Amino acid sequence: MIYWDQEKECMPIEQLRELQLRRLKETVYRVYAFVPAYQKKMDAAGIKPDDIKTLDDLKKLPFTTKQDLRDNYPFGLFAVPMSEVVRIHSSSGTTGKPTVVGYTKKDIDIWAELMARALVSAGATRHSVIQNAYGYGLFTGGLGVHYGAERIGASVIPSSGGNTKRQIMLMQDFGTTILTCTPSYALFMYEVMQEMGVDPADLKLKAGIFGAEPWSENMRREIENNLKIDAYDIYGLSEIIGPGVAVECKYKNGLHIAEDHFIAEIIDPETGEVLPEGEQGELVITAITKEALPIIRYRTRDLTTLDRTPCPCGRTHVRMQKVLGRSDDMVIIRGVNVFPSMVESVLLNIPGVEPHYLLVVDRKGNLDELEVQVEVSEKVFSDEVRKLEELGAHIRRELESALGVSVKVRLVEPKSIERSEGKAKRVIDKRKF
Ligand code: DLL
Repeated sequence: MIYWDQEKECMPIEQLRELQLRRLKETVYRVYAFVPAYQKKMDAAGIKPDDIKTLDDLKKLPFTTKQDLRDNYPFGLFAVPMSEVVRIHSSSGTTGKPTVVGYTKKDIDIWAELMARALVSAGATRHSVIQNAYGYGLFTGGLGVHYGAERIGASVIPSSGGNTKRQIMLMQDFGTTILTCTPSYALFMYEVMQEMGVDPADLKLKAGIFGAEPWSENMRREIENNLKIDAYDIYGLSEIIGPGVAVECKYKNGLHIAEDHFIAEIIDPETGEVLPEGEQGELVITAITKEALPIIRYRTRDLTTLDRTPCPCGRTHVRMQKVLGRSDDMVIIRGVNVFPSMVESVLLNIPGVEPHYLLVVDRKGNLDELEVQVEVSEKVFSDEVRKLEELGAHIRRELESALGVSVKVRLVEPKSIERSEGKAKRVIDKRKF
């Protein structure tokens, strides 16, 4: 099975554009009629639903941000009465109130379809045994993947995050063929396998569908080599629907965005201008089929590029490049933008370095300092001090040339950086603003 829904996934572009326009118009009418906050914003911008005549008119509409969701906490942006809402999820922000999202029966149905597409795109079939180690609960990862896996008729193991030894036992005993979790958790599982003396080659595992946090191409290689699997990237966010907004196909050359349900734009994060195709900027998504929480021009804060060149898989939906990072995770060191994924790419090219790292930012006097803590392998760690010093200096030079800022490198003991069973924490910013 190559596609879950070939008609939609390979829809000719003209037809896709017509469908998007029709759905966009309906959505704009609906939010204007049923969500006072949207009506207010559109009135302030002098836009009426009738002004949306072409897809290009989308850019006339105001953006929606996380702050809008917070200002309307908890249910103020819902476009249906609560009696229609069958599920509520929420994503915990680092500050303030969490973001709350709601789903009608139809929303859940569409989400399951999108997740079914995503799993099939990564090679899943009804014969797959899918171990779903994304957290179940308010986080959308667990239930989102779960419904999609059931939709295609695969056997789901709802293992949720945590209890890593048990995860590995389940893999062995139940013959897991596909693992779904964050990429950082997949790496941690590999470490625990090593401790338990389990050889991944003896497992039935064939593929992993990893997302919910940025991960570099080098990290993909690391995971694929360690676990002896194909690793696919899956993207999504609660505000839009959850996982399943975009996913890689077997060519792993960008993630196809489900364009029959979402319209993607790339904007300049500073000015808000829509950027020409192919330029890197902030991804903005409009959800055009959601009932409970339709969302217009949501600023994701995720930086990426869109690619409309044809994909050999036959899907016509636009591809987004792997996300470089969230603008919130970006640290500005003396004016230079640094993303954890850039550091990760450099580190994983250096032998003896483990894929576990942390960026610690501090301010000494008036000067920002970036310290990169890097774990080294057991073997390297027991080397003579001189060799360790040489390695540290080498890492520093590589990082400085890639990032363009001076960096302090601290080599730390194997297994000393905290492991994650969900989204990994890569940055500690000690500066006071
Ligand atoms: O992380 C939904 C999800 C669950 C996606 C499982 C994939 C798999 P939130 O908790 O709302 O939702 O966080 C959304 O996570 O804006 C990105 O910054 C980041 N993110 C999600 N997927 C990727 C990815 C889920 N594949 C935020 N690559 C998004 C990079 C990702 N970042």
